[in-house]
Amino acid sequence: MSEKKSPLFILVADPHVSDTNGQTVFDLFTQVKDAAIGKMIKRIVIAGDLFKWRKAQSLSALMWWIKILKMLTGAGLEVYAIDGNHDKVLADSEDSYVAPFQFIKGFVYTSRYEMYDMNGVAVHLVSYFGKEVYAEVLSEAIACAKKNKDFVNILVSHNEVNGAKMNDGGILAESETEYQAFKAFTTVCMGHFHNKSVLGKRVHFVGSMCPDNFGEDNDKGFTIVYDDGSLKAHNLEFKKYETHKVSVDDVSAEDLDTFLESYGELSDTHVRVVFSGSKAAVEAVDTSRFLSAGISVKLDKTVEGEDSDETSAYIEFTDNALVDAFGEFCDERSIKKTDAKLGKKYLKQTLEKQ
Ligand SMILES: [Mn+2]
Repeated sequence: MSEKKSPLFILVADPHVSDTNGQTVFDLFTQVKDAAIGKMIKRIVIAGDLFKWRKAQSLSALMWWIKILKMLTGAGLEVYAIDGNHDKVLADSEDSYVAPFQFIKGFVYTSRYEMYDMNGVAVHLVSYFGKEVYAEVLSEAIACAKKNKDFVNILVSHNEVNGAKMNDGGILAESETEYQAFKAFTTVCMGHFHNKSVLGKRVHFVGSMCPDNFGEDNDKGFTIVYDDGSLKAHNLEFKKYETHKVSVDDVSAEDLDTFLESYGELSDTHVRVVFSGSKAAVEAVDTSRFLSAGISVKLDKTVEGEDSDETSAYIEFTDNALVDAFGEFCDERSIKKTDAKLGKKYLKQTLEKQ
């Protein structure tokens, strides 16, 4: 290997194409294509979750992937992809929504495990599976990396790892996959969790291409992976999510007018305002003015002697938010655990059918 490091490929993760965001994801990949051409990088690797809905794909989601892959391969780029958990109906099966696209020239799809020699670097692609099968497939990659131990070994995969930071900011402690499993690799690049994080010196959750809700940060884009195993993150242009906290006991009506003037109808940002303060003051806020200006509203009411009670006048109902809200509803009404679980199951099935 030469002394100066060279870029091997551009890595992206979790594009989650649905029936509503095809154009947005296409625009993100157009930026990735321009970056690849500008930096003379020939390969793009997608670290799983190409799709959002596990139950079924809309015609529009399928057609957008044809447009995206044709746009990238038509520009002379090779595109590699693995499956994420959202690309499959059954976690342990190799059946995947991505499989039919493998017949597009220039698109290289790995349903299980493959090692690709990229400029003398061993790049191991391992798709998502449930715990036991994943451990089995990963052990094939580990055996191959151990045989190649004089070379740089890069693993690209999609799964959870103990100690990783989850989408809600919590630290995962229940995964079967331990950090130690990855010691055979120089660098590990993981999709799955949408905010970036690093575990030890080796395992990188590279983060998704753009945020999907107010719970995710805006530090998102693509990662250049170099032939020495080092990484460099770059941000993409997208509509950002911003949350503003307003303490209603301290602001005047004029302040709120000014806020509305500056944030209402912002086309490049999703804006949410959290009104906090005493119950009476928060309830007196005319939220309809904000909602009609396209601003999401959350109310954080403090009742003396009680913890703050955060309720939502309007929240973006993504599938996760709905399931969470249902969970809170069951807790509040002390609904039996088994009944709540059954309800959650039906709710999830209904959401996946959308
Ligand atoms: Mn995932």
